[in-house]
Amino acid sequence: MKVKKFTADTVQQAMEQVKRELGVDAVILQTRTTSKSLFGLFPRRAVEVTAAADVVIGDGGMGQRSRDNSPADQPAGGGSPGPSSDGALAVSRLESLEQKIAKLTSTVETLVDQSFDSRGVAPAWSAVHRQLVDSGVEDALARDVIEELSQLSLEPERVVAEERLLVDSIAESIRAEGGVRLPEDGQKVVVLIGPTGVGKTTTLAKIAAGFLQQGRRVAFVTADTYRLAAVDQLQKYADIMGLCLETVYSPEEMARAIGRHSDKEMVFVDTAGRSQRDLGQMEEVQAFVAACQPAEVHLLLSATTKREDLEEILERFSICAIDRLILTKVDESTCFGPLYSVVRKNPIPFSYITTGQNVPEDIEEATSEKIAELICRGTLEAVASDGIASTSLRTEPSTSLEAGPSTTLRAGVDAQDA
Ligand SMILES: Nc1nc2c(ncn2[C@@H]2O[C@H](COP(=O)(O)OP(=O)(O)OP(=O)(O)O)[C@@H](O)[C@H]2O)c(=O)[nH]1
Ligand SMILES: [Mg+2]
Repeated sequence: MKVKKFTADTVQQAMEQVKRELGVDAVILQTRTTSKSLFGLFPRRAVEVTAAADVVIGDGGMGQRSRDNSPADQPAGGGSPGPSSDGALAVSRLESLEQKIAKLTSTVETLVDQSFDSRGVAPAWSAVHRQLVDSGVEDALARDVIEELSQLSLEPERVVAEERLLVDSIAESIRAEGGVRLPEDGQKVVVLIGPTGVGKTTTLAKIAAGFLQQGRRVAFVTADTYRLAAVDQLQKYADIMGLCLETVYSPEEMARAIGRHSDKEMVFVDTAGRSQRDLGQMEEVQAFVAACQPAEVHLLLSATTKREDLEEILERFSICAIDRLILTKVDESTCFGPLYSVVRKNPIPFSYITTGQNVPEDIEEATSEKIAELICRGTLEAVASDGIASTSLRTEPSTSLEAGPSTTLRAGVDAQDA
């Protein structure tokens, strides 16, 4: 490569010089106006064109691809440094430029990748961000969590090494108030609501079993008369546990049915699974719930439900003034991030999580740490199980269940076959 400057009065004249000396393939690197003067006197405007042309290797250092090679290429006085050293210098500069451009390109590509991967998350936090996003936490929420961690002056490396820090931070924003408690005096009515098949009847039986094992006076009421087998399902649990089951067909009957059990400490009300998308059905559920005058309304959410649906379920069932959330089917999922998005926006406390079909074992009182653990790790394995039903069943003397054919039932399967 040969690089040379040409000065002339006009661009056209300068270009002619370029063509003459470097050939038609010459490349113009720069054009600028300058001033020409004789011994520093009478300066006048001139044009300076810097052009380059390829050197043909092996032509003795003289050649460039230009057809009109000219002696003007030679520096005044001849000898060294000649055009070949000019060319070598230019080539080495170009090579160095190429290397710099390649390096810059790769840096820009990395930055672009990071910004797409983590959308502005500082690279040091990207491992934590990815963990959250992989668990199904929304990108914006994952960034909020990171922001909160940084505000606690926690180093990202420490958070990666000690996952407990992330769990604790998430637990801060999750509410859990444990399970149903006995009333201090009188009667407590607890109603379970939720979409179809989420585990209402099974969970009701699990919770009631815990109270029975403590020798408490319990009754069941069901308002689920829509599904043929629904009453049978709860009736079988009631039979095994030696409990009374009241079936009500309208909200008007509800108060009377509950009134018939004023001697019971706990009345558990099962409702029909209804679609949150049907406003008429939501109003119906609301009418039944209102007629119970319940102390607590627990909404059941399945861990297998996607975020948009969870949001909609929570919003639509809120027509009933929800006191607690029960997270069901935890055993069927490993991705709890969507739940986090929902409960951050609706901080209703959790009461239980259910972990399988076995009645009464597969239920635990919820804690913020357990829910946070699920969100971060996708599993409860690391958490010591302190399931209320299983604990109370194993430690308290069994009452009605001892007389039943089996202390463990699989909801909807064994119960219906019992
Ligand atoms: N894997 C798993 N299955 C569960 C759990 N809880 C309930 N189930 C199962 O889910 C199915 C539906 O349970 P139900 O208790 O009948 O649900 P529901 O909400 O009362 O249903 P509808 O009354 O029809 O709305 C049954 O097969 C249960 O055994 C759980 O925690 N884990
Ligand atoms: Mg049911």
